Amino acid sequence: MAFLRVLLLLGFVSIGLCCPNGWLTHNNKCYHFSRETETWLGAAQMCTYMKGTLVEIETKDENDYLKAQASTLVHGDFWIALSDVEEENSWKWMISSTPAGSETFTDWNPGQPNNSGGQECAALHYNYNYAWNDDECKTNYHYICETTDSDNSQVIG
Ligand SMILES: [Ca+2]
Ligand SMILES: [Ca+2]
Ligand SMILES: [Ca+2]
Repeated sequence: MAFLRVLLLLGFVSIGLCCPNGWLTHNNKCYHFSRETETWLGAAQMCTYMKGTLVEIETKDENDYLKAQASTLVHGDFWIALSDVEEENSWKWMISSTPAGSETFTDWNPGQPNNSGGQECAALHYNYNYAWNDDECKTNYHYICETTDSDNSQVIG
């Protein structure tokens, strides 16, 4: 027992969250960065299928982590769960129905969202060093799912 306690103290044994295969751990959450691309709606459905949700970004810490991870993976945009499909320029996190604005963390690239040609879905944009951009929801992009569920998840995307 003493030996186990030493291992726990040294951090060799994790008794906390264990993310499913194919998911990364950060601050007691699990994240999956897709290899495949989907429309925004397809991405939301794939995350649900994998027993997670399309990612909602609440804090600068979470945003910084996602941007850093995305930059080490594929070079492309990643859908997040942010949309103004219900009301133009009224951005909302669609999983929790939380309005995204001055009260919440945002990381729009300067000049975005610009609704260019009618854009209702947000992504971490590769050409903006993964700051946020609004884009057409039908575009096929990578996506990030999150979950706190430590089991029963599977990766297919
Ligand atoms: Ca989150
Ligand atoms: Ca829009
Ligand atoms: Ca845009």
